[in-house]
Amino acid sequence: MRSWPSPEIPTLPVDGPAVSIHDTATGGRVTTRPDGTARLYVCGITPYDATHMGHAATYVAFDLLNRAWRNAGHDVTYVQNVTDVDDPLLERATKVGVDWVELAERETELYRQDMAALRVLPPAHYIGAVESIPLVLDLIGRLDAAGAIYRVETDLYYSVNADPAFGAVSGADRDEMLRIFPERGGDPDRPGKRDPLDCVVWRGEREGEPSWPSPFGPGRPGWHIECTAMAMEFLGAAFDVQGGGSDLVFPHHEMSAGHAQVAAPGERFAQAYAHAGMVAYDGEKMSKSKGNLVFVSALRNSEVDPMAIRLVLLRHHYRSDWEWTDALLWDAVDTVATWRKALSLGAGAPAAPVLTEVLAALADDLDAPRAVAAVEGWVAATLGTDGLADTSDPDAAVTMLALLDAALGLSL
Ligand code: 5CA
Ligand code: ZN
Repeated sequence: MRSWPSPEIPTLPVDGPAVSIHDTATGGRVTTRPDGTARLYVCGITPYDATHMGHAATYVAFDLLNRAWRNAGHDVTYVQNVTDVDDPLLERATKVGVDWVELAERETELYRQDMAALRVLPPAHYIGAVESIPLVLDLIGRLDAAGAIYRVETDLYYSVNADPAFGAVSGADRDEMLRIFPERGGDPDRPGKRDPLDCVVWRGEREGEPSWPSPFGPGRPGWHIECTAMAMEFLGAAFDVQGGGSDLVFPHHEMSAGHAQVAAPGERFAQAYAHAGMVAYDGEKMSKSKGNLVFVSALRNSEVDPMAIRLVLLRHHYRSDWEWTDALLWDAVDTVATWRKALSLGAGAPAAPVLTEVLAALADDLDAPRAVAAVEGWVAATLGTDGLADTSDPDAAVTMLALLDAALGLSL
């Protein structure tokens, strides 16, 4: 699938430190040590509605990781999927009377434009579930050979007990798993299943649903296996980071890791599992199913500067849950104007220490609020809002503009 155009990224005069990130599986910090090229998989959208601030926050979080690695001197291979065939997409298409392919294409295109506007670096491989069907079928074949697949009517299920490490990604106990599973696409009560937590990997053809031929009969891919198949194909074993929002920890990332570990025993799926917090609006998690949404495209259409949207996101640590408000946006609009004023002066407070601090903050579990605070300090010193204006660094603005762009994705 077509990705979106990459913005130019300035090269910084110094390399940033090694990047450490919180790993959900261990509950601790992992200092990533990419083997030259860092390998990142981030779960993409299910394109049945426009990109909301929750999505944007998650993709900006992993964009910071991508940038931190690049600024530490690594190349990055970034892979992202599009769940362009799945129950919620088909249901929405039926409800609004649009062809599901058309709906998916339209919303995916809007997402590309939103990501480009927010200066999120594009994945090198942007792949739809539909185009990955051959990879999915190949992986099901490998899981079947390992004894991990069984049939219930025309559907194929993956047996969670095939993976001795099942549960290691989420750390969830069985009660918790049983509680969450049905809320996130699972069908614990289906008669004929060996374990209520087993998940569908191939859904047999249904009347009125799209399907593709396969050695297991016509059908379509299950959700979790789509991401496993793509990550294994485009990144290989033990890639550096698997990312997504915290609503994907269980069952999605647990199942993906399980599939991979059963298909290729002895090899971990990812070295770290990183999760962004949930963005709420009107007191509840922003979600397409609840409809309490603030869309990136709607704000863009009302001439809101995408850099102000991005700044709102950067002001929250990616792991925290927080609530979007209009006041946050208007404050960020003012802040961007103040920053632009300071940057327009050319000379300013010394930029070198800010460069060091911002790169250190981002390498320290993507601490964007700390990075933003360092920039605020520079702006205040440059404009003299906290005393005398400091113009001792004649090239401050040049350095700061490059830093804001390369590290934080803010082009001002
Ligand atoms: N297609 C699957 C992943 S393979 C999916 O979850 N799609 S999605 O469109 O529902 O979500 C896309 C990404 O946005 C996921 O990483 C999800 O965790 C994240 N996300 C969804 N809602 C929120 C929210 N309110 N706050 C933060 N991130 C969110
Ligand atoms: Zn996924």
